[in-house]
Amino acid sequence: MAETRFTFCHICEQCCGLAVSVDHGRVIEIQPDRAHPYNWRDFCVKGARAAETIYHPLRIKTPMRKVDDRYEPATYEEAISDIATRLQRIRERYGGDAIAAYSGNPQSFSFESATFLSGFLKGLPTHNYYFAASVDTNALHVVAEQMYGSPWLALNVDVDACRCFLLIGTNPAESAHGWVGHAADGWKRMLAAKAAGADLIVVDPRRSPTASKATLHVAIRPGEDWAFLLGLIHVIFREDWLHTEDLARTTGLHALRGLAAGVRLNALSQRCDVPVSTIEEVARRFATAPSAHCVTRTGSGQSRNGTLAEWLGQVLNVITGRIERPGGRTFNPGVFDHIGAVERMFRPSTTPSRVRGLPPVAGAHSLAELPDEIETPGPGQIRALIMHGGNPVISGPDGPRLDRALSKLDLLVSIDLFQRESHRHAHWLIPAVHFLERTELHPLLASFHDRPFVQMGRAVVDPPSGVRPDWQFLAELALEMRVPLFGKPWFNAMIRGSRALARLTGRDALAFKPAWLTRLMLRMGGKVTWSEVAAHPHGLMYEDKRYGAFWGALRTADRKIHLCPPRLAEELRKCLSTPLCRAPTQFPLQLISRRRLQNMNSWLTDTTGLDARPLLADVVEIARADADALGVADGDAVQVVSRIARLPAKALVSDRIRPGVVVFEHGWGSGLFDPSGQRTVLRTGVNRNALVSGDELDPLSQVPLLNGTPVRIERSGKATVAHPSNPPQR
Ligand SMILES: Nc1nc2c(c(=O)[nH]1)N[C@H]1C(S)=C(S)[C@@H](COP(=O)(O)OP(=O)(O)OC[C@H]3O[C@@H](n4cnc5c(=O)[nH]c(N)nc54)[C@H](O)[C@@H]3O)O[C@H]1N2
Ligand SMILES: Nc1nc2c(c(=O)[nH]1)N[C@H]1C(S)=C(S)[C@@H](COP(=O)(O)OP(=O)(O)OC[C@H]3O[C@@H](n4cnc5c(=O)[nH]c(N)nc54)[C@H](O)[C@@H]3O)O[C@H]1N2
Ligand code: SF4
Ligand SMILES: [Mo]
Repeated sequence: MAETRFTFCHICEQCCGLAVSVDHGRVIEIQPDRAHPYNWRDFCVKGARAAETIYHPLRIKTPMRKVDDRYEPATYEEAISDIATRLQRIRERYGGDAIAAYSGNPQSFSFESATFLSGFLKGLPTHNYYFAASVDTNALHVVAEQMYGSPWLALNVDVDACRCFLLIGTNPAESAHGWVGHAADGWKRMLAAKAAGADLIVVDPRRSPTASKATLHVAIRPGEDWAFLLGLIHVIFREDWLHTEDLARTTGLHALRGLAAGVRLNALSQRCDVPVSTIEEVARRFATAPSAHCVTRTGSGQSRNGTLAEWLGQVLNVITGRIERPGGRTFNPGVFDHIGAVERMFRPSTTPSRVRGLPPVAGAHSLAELPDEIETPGPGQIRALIMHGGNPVISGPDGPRLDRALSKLDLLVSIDLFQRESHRHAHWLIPAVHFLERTELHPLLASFHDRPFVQMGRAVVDPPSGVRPDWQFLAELALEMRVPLFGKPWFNAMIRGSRALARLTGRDALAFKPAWLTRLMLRMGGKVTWSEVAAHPHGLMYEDKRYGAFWGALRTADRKIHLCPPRLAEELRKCLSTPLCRAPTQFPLQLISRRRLQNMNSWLTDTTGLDARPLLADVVEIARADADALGVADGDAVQVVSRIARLPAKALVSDRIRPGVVVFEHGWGSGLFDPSGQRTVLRTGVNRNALVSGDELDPLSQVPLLNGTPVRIERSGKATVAHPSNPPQR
């Protein structure tokens, strides 16, 4: 008899409540949990088909060791012993920094996995940690650190009471709300606010599904959002639409005013290609609305001056009094002092990178630097890498270059559900536990919600027989290598001691589990206990929503918002004094990307069976005017050419994008391998990120130009599919 079990979806940050029917230990159906007090209306096809990942025939269910060109199953004991021996040899000979790790986006959803990877790296120790934020939210981390004193001080959005939304480079209609600016059922609530009279201003070079619902769509030139935002700030100073009360909580107003007054609106208008009248109109609508907020996300953040856009977007909110007010941006302190915890437990590294000498952002180096760090000889060269739930050969810049670098490592260990493109050269494949097989309470996730809500993720089915959780593999590796977890030898002793006691008494509950840390954190937070959360399978609204927590959470020494941090101001001045570069004649078009409801970055593109997918995988959207000028018609085979690569694609002539811009989806072109070597590699479409160089970065956030990449389109005869093992021509 089927039984319904409740948990939430860990695929994207919406964390939709799930009602999972389970029969004889197998997932039969996944539905939204309609009794969920927080979020179930965003429930989508990715959540509905989550079990296809669990039961996929290519899922890795045992450690696999590379032997010549094949993989052979091995026990955990063999895997841990071999990996520990090899890592130890590297560590003794070259030092801890020769060992690196990359964590992908799904790691943000597992407190225990992320904690134990971090604990392992701290124990080595190594500063060579790489994270998906360097192709995502780094601009926010840089700005939050400079303005608010902590890279993790992120503000949520308060959608219901908002009367003017200004969305820059985000498409919540398809992406839902990411962890920054997160709101449960957010897009639907925004549409409801709009129906009640709210203004919805969307700034996007493409008429995205979000933009198509806008009261005003501003089709900006990619990469120039900073100029548009500076224009708004200029007008707000000029018209004196400032919110004086909140300005007392800031420093740097004078410097900011000087910067904003010194610009010419005409020049800014030319840069972003938005008429002066529109800039003035948006400034008026935003500044004079009874409530409002501005959100800047990946569209602007993954471009050349994404950090400046992020900064000016935050400034816009502050100077118009949108912080901690209904309809504005608010801080959720969560169930625990998560910012203090991150700072203490993960103590972010400040060691600059070896080759390019760049400082880490929020404790992690930029993915764009990884190939150089592996390939450049000398002390500190990376020789071993743990790839934890990530696929950077597809999701990061210049995949072919990273692929080549990964092939040169002495040891590559992947912890993942599958063997994908980034794990092609792995010496060991370690299985992962899917979120539907994990019971864990993520104490930090609660602070990303827009209301005081917390839920325990529940294992609704067991993992495949013998598969150990990611954290346990990492902890056992540390014990075997005598690497003190978190740099604390007593931590290892505590794990060993508790396990010995459990064995002796036959009581498994006495053996250490990461839940011990979570319980402790909840107790220190003093808002909810583990048992209270456990007693609410649909999740718990633990208090009423309040406004104002942000002011107490500020981490700057003077407890004020720094409106005009010197590093950001200096970069802005540099931009202002550089004339708008005309598009290079060889590469006159700007490439941007997009997401689709069915996919999650580069995963789910290949494991869940949606028939339309191959049709979408290698399509490049071209504005009609550009297509006409090139003589390209719908469906024509074309080549997309950048400074570093050339990729085949099919043209889709479109009236939705501004001329000069082309759109190519990311996430495709990743191989799905069968480690047993019995099946051929599944690979659909092309990896458009092969067009993006790892050399050209936003100087502040170190994010590569995933958006606004200079390209050209050539007509071609026959389209062929390129992949990293067959690098495209340079
Ligand atoms: N052009 C372009 N590129 C982009 C973006 C863009 O907008 N445009 N977006 C960027 C963004 S925002 C992000 S976050 C990055 C993502 O970059 P990554 O996180 O590196 O890439 P993903 O494609 O999300 O790969 C996730 C991997 O995690 C595995 N996985 C899934 N669940 C689990 C689990 O529970 N445990 C373990 N161990 N593994 C698991 C999957 O099988 C997959 O191999 O991509 C970035 N790349
Ligand atoms: N279905 C689905 N949902 C997802 C994901 C997914 O892969 N699939 N990924 C999740 C993750 S990891 C994240 S980080 C979030 C990201 O969530 P969002 O930040 O909302 O990401 P996108 O949906 O890619 O929207 C970015 C928009 O920016 C526009 N854009 C591109 N370049 C520029 C520019 O220079 N300026 C401006 N103003 N706009 C520009 C694009 O046209 C696009 O419409 O989504 C999450 N949700
Ligand atoms: S993937 Fe879909 S179902 Fe899962 S949390 Fe995101 S929006 Fe909800
Ligand atoms: Mo992301």
